Amino acid sequence: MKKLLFYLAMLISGILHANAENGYNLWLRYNKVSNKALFDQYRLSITQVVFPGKSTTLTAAQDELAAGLKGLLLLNLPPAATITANGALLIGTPSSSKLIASLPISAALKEAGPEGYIIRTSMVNGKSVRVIAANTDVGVLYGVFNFLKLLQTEKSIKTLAITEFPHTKLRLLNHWDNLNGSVERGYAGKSLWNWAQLPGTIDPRYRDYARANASIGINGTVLTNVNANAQILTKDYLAKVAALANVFRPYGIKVYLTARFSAPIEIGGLKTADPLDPAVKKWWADKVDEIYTYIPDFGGLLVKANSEGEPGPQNYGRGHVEGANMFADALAPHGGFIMWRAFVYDEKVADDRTKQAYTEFHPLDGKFKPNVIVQIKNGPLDFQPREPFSPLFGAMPKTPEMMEFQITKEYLGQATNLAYLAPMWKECLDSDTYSKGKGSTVAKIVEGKLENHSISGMAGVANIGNDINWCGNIFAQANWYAYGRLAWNPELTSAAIADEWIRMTFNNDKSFVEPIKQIMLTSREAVVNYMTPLGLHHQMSRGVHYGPGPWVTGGRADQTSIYYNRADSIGIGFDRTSKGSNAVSQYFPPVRNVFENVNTTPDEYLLWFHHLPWNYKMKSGKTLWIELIEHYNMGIDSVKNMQKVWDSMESKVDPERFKEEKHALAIQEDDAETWKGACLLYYQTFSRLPIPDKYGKPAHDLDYYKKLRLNPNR
Ligand code: GCW
Repeated sequence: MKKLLFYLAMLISGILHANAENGYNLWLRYNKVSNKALFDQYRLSITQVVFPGKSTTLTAAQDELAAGLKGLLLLNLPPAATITANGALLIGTPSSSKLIASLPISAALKEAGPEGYIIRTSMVNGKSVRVIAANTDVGVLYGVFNFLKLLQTEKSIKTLAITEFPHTKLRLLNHWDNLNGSVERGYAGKSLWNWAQLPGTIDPRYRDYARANASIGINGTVLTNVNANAQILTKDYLAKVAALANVFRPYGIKVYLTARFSAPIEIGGLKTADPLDPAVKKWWADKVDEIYTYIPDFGGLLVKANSEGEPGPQNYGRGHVEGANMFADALAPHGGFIMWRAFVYDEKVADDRTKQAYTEFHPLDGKFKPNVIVQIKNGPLDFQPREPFSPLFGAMPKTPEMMEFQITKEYLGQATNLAYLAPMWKECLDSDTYSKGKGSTVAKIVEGKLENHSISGMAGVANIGNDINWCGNIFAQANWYAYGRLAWNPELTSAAIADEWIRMTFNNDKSFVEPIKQIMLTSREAVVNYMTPLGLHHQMSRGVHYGPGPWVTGGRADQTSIYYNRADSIGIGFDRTSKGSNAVSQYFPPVRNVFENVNTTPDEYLLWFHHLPWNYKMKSGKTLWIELIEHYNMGIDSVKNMQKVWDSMESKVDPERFKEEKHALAIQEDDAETWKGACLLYYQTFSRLPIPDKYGKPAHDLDYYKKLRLNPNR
């Protein structure tokens, strides 16, 4: 008996363990629909699955549907040959299904385009049927994921009239993964790519990675760091890359690599990497041909050149055009793309680093080959909690311009601090560049709509590693999700994306969804407030970029904090007006005039564009100094509010994820207090103004904060 009880206990703990919410399943948990009435209704509405087709992509979609229906509705429906009952699901393309080909949906399919899909309720053979149809197999896969999402988020499926298509062509993740398994700016463990075991051992996780990406429409992945290692282009590695490409292919995901500019020297034995040297050109053309023998649908190459010490054409007295076009020629016969990054900064420290991308690239418009895409970070500096949009957007009308967002929160509290990034990305995408008059938004430029480019895209620097929960923190998963959704459709709202994600990742309980959505939507502003309010930027500690370091000086000037805050006895902020660095001139009017004039510059960007006296009178009537203090406090208060809301959700979340986030929020509160103390006390050495008692004194003195090294993993 005792033994029996023992085994029973083992069994129960095993089951509990198997169901432990460790975050591995992301937003694809497919837990049973908890609303009883809806569960019954869904089951009555789905009685048959008619889903012919044998391609690897259709098989992936069939498997996903089966897993989803089994989890969500406890349904195990054997594949049906044809529709015999009301409630059939009819799925496929006109070429995979005769029934679909016979439906009057060609106009709708035309609208859906090559990767889109439609979901309809209609009558087929006298039965009421739900149709998921697309022009291509991958469109079907996307449609299946969306159909499952309707169930996951407990939407009505009674009458469906959905047409969906991606607004950008290349929707890519950029992994900054090194071949030794480390991840640059990665906060979620080691690289997913196990180069030592590939190509022989295929971690099942690669497939789950592909599923997660396909579920949000991501269709490509750059496997390697932009600080590139030429070894990835050698035969041994190409075989490994091909093995990954084989896993990803059914999910519509193409593989891309980063190219180290000096590879012809390092692995090719050439004396130079001069892009105009015929031997170099031939070397790259041959190399690209070779890549395509391993990976016939290889997407292309991404290059970081002449930036932060990476080699590039300028080492040979050539420019970005010569460099990029050399790759373009090699890739063009295969239909591949070359993504050339505009994140450049010179060997020599410029008067204003934020001007550099524009200064170097704007004159090059019209000189790139058609398969070159210039990849531009959202802001002119470097993934700060808040930056104005990069003035390069819209400034190269003849060149496809691709967005680069950073999902991994290098400067926003990394994997510890809760910061939902959709509002930050939307702020950029919705910005009006006025490049072709009013309405020339960044979104329209990256969608290729403004200039009718046939190629368009977005890249997101991934926050994914081999941690069991992929991203180091549950809420960091929301940023992977939101990135994919916005790359698919930049017009979606941050709230709508958060709503979907919360329901799929946690539950559909309104009393959970709404408050959690609220804290997510305010979380990025909280980070801005306690790190770099009112347009301050780059005040993070040196190198790690975690925790405050407003005093950082020495070394390369434009990597220090004092270069950016310019705090002195008069005031604080970087003068980028015509009287200062004149970075404002890089924007089209009227944007440039708005930023030139301190009275029209939005408070959010005030100290980005202006150096202002400590006693400067703000729109609120208060002084700049007092508003600074208030912003740090607002940031701290927001974090305390997040804690309060989260604590009140204990009964609605599983204990694993509840505890994990509670711990993270406690660290975040501590971080926020530290930011306030460190920054205000440091700036106070210049302002010589008091922090009035009512605002709360920092807990320690400046010396303490200067010595402190915040550890994100505490
Ligand atoms: O944000 C900075 C990072 C570097 C990164 C660089 C870049 C890959 O601190 O780690 O290098 O940007 O985007 O190239």
